[in-house]
Amino acid sequence: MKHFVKLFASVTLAVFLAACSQDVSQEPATGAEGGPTETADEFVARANAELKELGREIGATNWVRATYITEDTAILASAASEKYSAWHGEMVAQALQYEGQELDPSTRRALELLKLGTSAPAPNDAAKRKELAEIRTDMTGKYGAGKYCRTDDDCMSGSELEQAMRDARDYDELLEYWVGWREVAVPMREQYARFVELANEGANELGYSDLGEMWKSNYDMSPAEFEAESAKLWKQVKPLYDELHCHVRAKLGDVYGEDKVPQDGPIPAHLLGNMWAQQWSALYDLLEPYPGIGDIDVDSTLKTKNFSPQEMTRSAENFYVSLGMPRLPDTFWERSQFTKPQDREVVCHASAWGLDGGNDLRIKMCINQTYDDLRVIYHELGHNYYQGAYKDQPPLFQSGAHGGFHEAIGDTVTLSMTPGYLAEVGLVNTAEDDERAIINRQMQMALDKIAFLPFGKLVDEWRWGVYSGAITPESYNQSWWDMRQKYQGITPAVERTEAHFDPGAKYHVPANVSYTRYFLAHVLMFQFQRTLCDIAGYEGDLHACSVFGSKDAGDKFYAMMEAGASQPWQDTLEVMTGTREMDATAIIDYFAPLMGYLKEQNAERSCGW
Ligand code: X8Z
Ligand code: ZN
Repeated sequence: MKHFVKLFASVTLAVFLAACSQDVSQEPATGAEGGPTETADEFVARANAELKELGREIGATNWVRATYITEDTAILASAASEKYSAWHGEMVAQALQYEGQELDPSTRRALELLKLGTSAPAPNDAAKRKELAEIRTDMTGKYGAGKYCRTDDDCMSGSELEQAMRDARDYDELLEYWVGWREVAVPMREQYARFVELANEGANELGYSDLGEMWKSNYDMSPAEFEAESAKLWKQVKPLYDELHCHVRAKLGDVYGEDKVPQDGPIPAHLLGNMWAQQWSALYDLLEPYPGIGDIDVDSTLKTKNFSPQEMTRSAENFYVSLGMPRLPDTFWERSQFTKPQDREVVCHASAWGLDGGNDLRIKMCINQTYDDLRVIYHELGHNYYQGAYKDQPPLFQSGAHGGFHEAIGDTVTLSMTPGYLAEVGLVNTAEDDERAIINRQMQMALDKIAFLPFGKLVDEWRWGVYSGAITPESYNQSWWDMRQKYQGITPAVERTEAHFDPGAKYHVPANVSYTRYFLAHVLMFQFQRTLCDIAGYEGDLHACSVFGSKDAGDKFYAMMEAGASQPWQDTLEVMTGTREMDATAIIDYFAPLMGYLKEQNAERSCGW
């Protein structure tokens, strides 16, 4: 659960799900005839009430654990996780009694969401439940407290290493950080294999063939349809990625030499300015198409004006307020963790929390004074505004229309951080919009949003394979790197073996947070932006649109958020955008100018790997 709330606070339902107390040991409520003593509606009402209570308790425990990693908080968090699992298993068993009944769609949906209300169901066995809870708590703790030490008193934390991967430009130095961080995951390898066994057993008991099938069932369509849907979207966007990859590889070849970056193969995974090669915006200075044209250097403004983490967060809040959304509550400012505490271990990976049924909103970050982190803050507040918007829904509906919607809110807002917006709020000095400035800005965006797409796709493809048994522990690392090469066109620069566990060096694997949500969000945010820009009365090119200050756009967006998970996401998407399908045409339109530039640059190159 802690996992749930932790990162998952982003998906508020998790908080609840991860949360309900009440009498978790009670027997199914059956009457004298063996039938249920409650109607389905009464049962759902009770589940919601219990979830609300349990949610408060588990949310509080998970917050303390994530912001204070010690042996003691591990005990508390594992106990809370076990408690939630027991409650969840019990409630799902009781819900089975309504399976054959005619129910209204909302009741049926609540029962379905109850069943899906955990990212790792526990087997119905107290010892195994405890074991699963402890493994989950321990893996996330290992990740949060993970360090790379050159000597006993020269250590770097995960977030320091991330920052160093952004800044360094020396091949060997980058490789040292890259290899160093991955040692953190080695002790998770066996635990992870056991975790998969236990969670699969839990998923089987709920009627799923494996945990991957359960995750894929969370999209109002069959697992097979969902796989086909993500494959379709990937096919649409792959040509964008291929052009970007080709150009970036050529530039890295200039910087590091073509012996280090061969121009006909995958790129060494440690050279992309990011620990996981998932977003490449740190490489912008190497790739700026028209050096010095257009001022998009937000990093330097943040430093010159010495923005505090709270001021950076205010700037994000002001955007949402400009759309007509409420200010964040005082408790947000009092209770959030904005910076990395010096005196203890915490989970630095950013998350947004909707505690106490969305009445107690917080972020947990270790904010640096960078444009990248500023965008992460806008992203996190998107979760918080979503959590606040659906707080009047019953707890079982307090989550995103699907996970991708939750991730897309704040990212949609970042698309409105145009040069015009940045100049208006004083984050850059001038807003230029000649052709060359546009291409520069598009490059900056593409290094973030386009570079991410294959990574967003493959993390769960790997896990789906692991959960289904198609990938066994004997080939965890090999299959991971096969997928990294196939989708991203990257490769490790040093030998990796089955003694390593490189997937575990990415937060969402030990924390068991599903990842397809981010891939979907990277498509959806452009769809949302197209709609919001239409509503705001904007008529120009999509990439130049900012809806900053548009109450009309904000109303539409907020109405979508208020619906939470109360109806199938297709209905929610239709109300918002007029279509029932996720579709990548908006992202393709958005990047049309850059694609022209990249095709020209790549004309004489031989692309692919
Ligand atoms: O995990 C996150 C957010 C919290 S929901 C910071 N993201 C993914 C990642 O960092 O891997 C946002 C983009 C992808
Ligand atoms: Zn998020």
